[in-house]
Amino acid sequence: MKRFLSRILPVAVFAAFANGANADVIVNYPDFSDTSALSLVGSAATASTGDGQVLRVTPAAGGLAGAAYSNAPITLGAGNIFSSSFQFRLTSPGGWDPADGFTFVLASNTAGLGGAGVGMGYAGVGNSVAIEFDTYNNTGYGLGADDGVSSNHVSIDTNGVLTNTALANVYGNGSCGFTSGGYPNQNDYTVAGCMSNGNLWTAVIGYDGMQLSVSLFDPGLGYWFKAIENYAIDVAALLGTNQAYVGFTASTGAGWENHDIVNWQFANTTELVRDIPEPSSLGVLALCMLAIAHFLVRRRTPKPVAMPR
Ligand SMILES: [Ca+2]
Ligand SMILES: [Ca+2]
Repeated sequence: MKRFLSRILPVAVFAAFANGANADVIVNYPDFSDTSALSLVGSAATASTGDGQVLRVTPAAGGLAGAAYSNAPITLGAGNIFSSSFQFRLTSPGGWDPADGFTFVLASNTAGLGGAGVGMGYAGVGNSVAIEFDTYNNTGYGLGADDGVSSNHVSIDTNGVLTNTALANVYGNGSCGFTSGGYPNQNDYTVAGCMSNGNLWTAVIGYDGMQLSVSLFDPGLGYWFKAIENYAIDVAALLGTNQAYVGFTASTGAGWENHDIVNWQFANTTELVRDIPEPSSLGVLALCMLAIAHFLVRRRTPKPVAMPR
């Protein structure tokens, strides 16, 4: 059975995550061994990890901000549509708590390095739209951010302001950190569903020209979480153009972690938005795989040989 699963699992994972790079995929980084088409700003750099050469938007050290944008503006598709898919892994948290998180950003210029700490390298970047993956709760800090008393959320920010629009606690868990850290009663950050848990997460973003959707996958849980579904937003109007420098920002403050983007695709169509399976259909798939595995094990188990008396 082990051999069977080792054969079929990569196929299943490939079908679930990989996308053939065709003409619509205009940004394609299987890894970040060549970043010559990116502008790396502030603390952003590449790093060699177990995942290969990754984009480390900030390293795990305090008080930093970094950003990586496409060198050239990307023209959004007909009707301003786009989609993007990437994997991230947040590691080596330290200091006050795992912090501060990162954003996926579309901006009208490429020099946009925003503030450190609460700002996630995005605060202050004008004419822009960002999806934030926020791992630290700044509610009540008086820094212009209302994080919804959550240290594990996804939301939309616009024009460099941390509006936390359409905020969703990831997998319903808005409390992740060091159990003895800044918020002593938080859930431990290593549990499944906490973005800082060190797992290789997948994020998929889709925009049909009118509505934005974001889904996340933590392999520690094994099913998709729809963080934002069909949120009405006019991306081109916010940018002031249908061309955008696209990329990532991140920051650290009194707490830190490595903010690593492991791979990344961006398309000027919605093709990277796959039909995210519902938990129920995932359950059916799992049952089918178990049934097949059970059948193969039975087939391969030798029948007992009758011993001569
Ligand atoms: Ca925050
Ligand atoms: Ca936030």
